[in-house]
Amino acid sequence: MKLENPSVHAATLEHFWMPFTANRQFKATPRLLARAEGMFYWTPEGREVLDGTAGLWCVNAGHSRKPIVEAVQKQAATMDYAPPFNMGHPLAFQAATAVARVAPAGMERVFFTNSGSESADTAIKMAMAYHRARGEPSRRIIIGRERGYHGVNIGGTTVGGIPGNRKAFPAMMAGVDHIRSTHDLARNAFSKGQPAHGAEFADELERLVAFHDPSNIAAVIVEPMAGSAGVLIPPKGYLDKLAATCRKHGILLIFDEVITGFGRLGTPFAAHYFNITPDLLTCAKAINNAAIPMGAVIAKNEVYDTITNAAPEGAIEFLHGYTYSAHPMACSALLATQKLYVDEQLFARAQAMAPKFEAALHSLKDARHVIDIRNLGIVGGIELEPRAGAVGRRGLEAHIRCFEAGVLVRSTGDILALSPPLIIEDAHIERIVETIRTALAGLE
Ligand code: PXG
Repeated sequence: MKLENPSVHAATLEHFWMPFTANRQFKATPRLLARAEGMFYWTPEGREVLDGTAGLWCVNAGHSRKPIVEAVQKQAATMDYAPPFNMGHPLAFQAATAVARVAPAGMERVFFTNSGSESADTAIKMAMAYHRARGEPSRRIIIGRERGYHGVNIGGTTVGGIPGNRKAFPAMMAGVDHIRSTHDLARNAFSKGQPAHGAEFADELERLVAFHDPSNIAAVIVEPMAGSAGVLIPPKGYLDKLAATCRKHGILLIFDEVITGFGRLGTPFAAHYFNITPDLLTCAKAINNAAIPMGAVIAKNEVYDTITNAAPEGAIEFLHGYTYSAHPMACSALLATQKLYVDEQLFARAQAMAPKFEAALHSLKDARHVIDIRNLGIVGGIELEPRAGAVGRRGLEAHIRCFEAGVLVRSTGDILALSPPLIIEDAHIERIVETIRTALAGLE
């Protein structure tokens, strides 16, 4: 396929090695998006596609929002870039202040990265640095969870728990263990909100802590609600148990809120929703509505103080950072985004829409191939029965059918994931659900 492009004549699809994509399948039948506004994308041919996924869980305020566009344009013309090491620029401090303002109480120190993957690896290093600063350098083991996703860098891949993502890259980081996933279709299928069964899955952490000894364990990292592995909602009481075990043994709790951060559950963070304050919290994506790559680790003040105060006067305390940490354009998008969240009360809006979203989603219970439906806030998961001998095919085909019918849904294996922008209206919910129903009805 040839792509029209005024500056590079005859551009083709073959040069771009696409991330997390079936490259050969895609290049044979490409699905391209060329324009976006509000709840919608448009293909290069001008066909409208309703965005049921907020891009990739990130465009929470809807697409190409004017205040964000204007802020980035203005910043690009004012100062394109400034070095963040031993130098500063005002927007970086304003951006950190804006994030600290919506963060859980006592978590007011913000380290900027450029992605969720970088945030995960940064948090892991912070946990190790914290224990070293406290005089317990033996605490190095990081415990993740099966079916967890913490991005694709070395730390995040190793503590992550998606077998396919780890298979070719086993044990890249030393000292990692995993607790089991909370997925339990037999007891919890078609739960609305948090499932009733499975708080006891957190007991496994006690077993691993005893096995490794607390003196060797730095942190536990989990998504409070697992997104990428197929929308796994934590059972009632489960996260409280995990947090209590961490606290009891002096282990840091890291919440990966790359997906749940900034309103997805109707609260600023999942930490607020579940009323649990972790020690470190990773985020990205909706931090600036995905307008420019950006992520952050939000640390408890005590973690920052411990690491900072352990270093000699005048020395760099945490030897870590990125060329693009607190990039001026990313910060400008952040400030405009956070203002938009407040001006339009988008987190409260998500909370108000959540019951309608839940009811509409669960109306698919009798749709063809559906074996489970899960939801929390403005997140939905629809699990399909895998086709015999072809796990994941039915999910991908459903995604393609929906796209052809004008709705973007995400498929991970045979699970369809929904995470629309928080500006969603009733008619959009209706259209997403009916498009999925029709797509599944016609699918083998
Ligand atoms: N942690 C979590 C919990 C994530 O969901 C990352 C870290 C990594 O973020 P970056 O910015 O490095 O991609 C993520 C990313 C999906 C999907 O379809 C989810 C993500 C990325 C791509 C696809 O569920 N989440």
